[in-house]
Amino acid sequence: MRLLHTSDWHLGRAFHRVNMLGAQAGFIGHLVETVREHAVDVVVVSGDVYDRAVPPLAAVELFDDALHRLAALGVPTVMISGNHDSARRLGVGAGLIDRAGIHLRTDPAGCGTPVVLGDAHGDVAFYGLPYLEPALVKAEFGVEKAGHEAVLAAAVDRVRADLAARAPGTRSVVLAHAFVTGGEQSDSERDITVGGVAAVPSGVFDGVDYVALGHLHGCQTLTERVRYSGSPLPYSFSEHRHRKSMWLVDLDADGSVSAERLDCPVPRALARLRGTLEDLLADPELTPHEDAWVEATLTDPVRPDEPMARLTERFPHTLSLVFDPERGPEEPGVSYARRLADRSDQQIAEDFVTHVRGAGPDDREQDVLRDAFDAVRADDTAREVAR
Ligand SMILES: [Mn+2]
Repeated sequence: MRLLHTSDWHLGRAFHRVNMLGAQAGFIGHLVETVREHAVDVVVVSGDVYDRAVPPLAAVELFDDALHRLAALGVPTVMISGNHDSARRLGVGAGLIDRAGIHLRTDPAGCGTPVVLGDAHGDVAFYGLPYLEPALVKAEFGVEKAGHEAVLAAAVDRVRADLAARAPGTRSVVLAHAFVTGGEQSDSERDITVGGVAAVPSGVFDGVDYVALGHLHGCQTLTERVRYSGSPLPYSFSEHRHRKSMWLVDLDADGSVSAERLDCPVPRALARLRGTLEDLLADPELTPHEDAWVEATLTDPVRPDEPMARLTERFPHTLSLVFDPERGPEEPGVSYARRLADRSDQQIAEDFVTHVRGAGPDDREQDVLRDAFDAVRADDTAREVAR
């Protein structure tokens, strides 16, 4: 049986100020094309379909379009909710769309009830484990201490119990949305830490033939049988080295697994550039990045004038500007209170300007600060008098 494993679509999410709906629609088209081209038997989507509990209308419409196109292919799809989805909202109508071959699993109580799909070699049981928020599901699973490992282990126990009651040779696939130990994080996953522990060892899935994970946004292999597909699109600059992909997984008659990584279309490259503004504007080696979405870290000791306007002349898709001035080492070990002692408000404000910009205020700016402090003091005095 041939599976296509994807996750973390985050429909409706923007990348900085760029609306990603067009790129997301492009991915859905690519997904449908891939299913056809590679003769996929089952599509698995491991959570975070949407970016938030109440997604924008355009994202809901895109999801609806995706469901119609997947159903029209006649290829079954198994899907779970992730930590960004509202399980209850996403799950509305799940019983009905089941009949169209879209098997949406959002209810923790259904963890031990698989979608059973067959091929020439027999049955494959697909267990959709929606994202399990420990505090909300600990009663369902009868665990005393609410932690990710405890609830996920209890859910997979139900999977193994159900599997044990099926015909020998029944193969198994689990969809889960979790942070599994050994996975590498990026900046665009929402933290799910509970009591200081977010990660679950991959051993909780022992006995399952293939585990299609969602949550982490980089495509990665934890073991031959336990993989993350990652998101199809980047949602933070920390993903600038990711090659976004899906897994094409062949599940053989004996449950052995072989997986091929299929790359997703790249709407626009990402680049993280660092240097002084003049360097970034002049360096010929940066020419390949001129069309990229750029995050620029400026190291100028003095913050330059209108850096964004000047950067976008060369890099029109600059989305993020960070200042990290290179300066000499600052006085170590002096407390904040000590640094402020014996200084006037005016001096402290001027020091602040120097600190954030690299150069102190000029005469005109000093006047602005002085006027501001005078105005505040006049106000305070007026209030004292009125009391
Ligand atoms: Mn996600």
